[in-house]
Amino acid sequence: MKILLASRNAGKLREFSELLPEVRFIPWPADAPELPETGAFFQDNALQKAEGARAWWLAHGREPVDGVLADDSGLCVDALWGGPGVLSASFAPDLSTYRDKNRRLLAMVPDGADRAARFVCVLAYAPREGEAFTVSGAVEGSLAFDHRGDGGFGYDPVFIPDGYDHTFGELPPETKHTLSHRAMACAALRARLTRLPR
Ligand code: ITT
Repeated sequence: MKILLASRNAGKLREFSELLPEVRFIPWPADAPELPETGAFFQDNALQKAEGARAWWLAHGREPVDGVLADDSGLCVDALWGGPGVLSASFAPDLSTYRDKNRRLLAMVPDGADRAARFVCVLAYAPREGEAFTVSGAVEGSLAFDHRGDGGFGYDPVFIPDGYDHTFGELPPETKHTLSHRAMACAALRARLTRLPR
């Protein structure tokens, strides 16, 4: 299967290629437009990106694809009323590295507060023709006290999944792929894709 990935996030592209090795992913081209994500919910944004990318690809795409996949995801921290959540990508825009963004995020959580957090991922798949659908996944965990480990991307170094003592930044990708929000969503996507008419 050939799927256009409507994302500029290199960490996501790497993870999708590892989680769905049977799919050939075409990355969103560098000269393609920025995909708007103006919704209030992960699901709205995932659908907006998948449908926007499909429309652009139909007019400008260089090769046919079976469908278009978009991912809207983020880290939801209970002590921050679920933030940064759907705004995870735009959190702390004045800071350029995730080491600094993570440090600011940790500093926003008051001492003694509940550190429960979860990663959420909503995937929208728009087939070449027909209606798009979404699937989702989540992983429960807690916020670390420091930025730990350099693996993964984004907020991985400050998130400890339940049942582990290490952050996603410290755990090997193979472990992240057995329990992550994106892994759960990919399993649901694979099940849906196998039921689609060819
Ligand atoms: P695209 O919209 O181009 O896909 P993006 O980075 O803007 O890329 P989102 O709007 O979905 O993607 O923002 C999600 C942010 O949440 C992302 O930039 C990371 O900071 C964070 N995030 C999502 N999944 C993550 C993961 O598995 N590990 C660490 N951080 C993650």
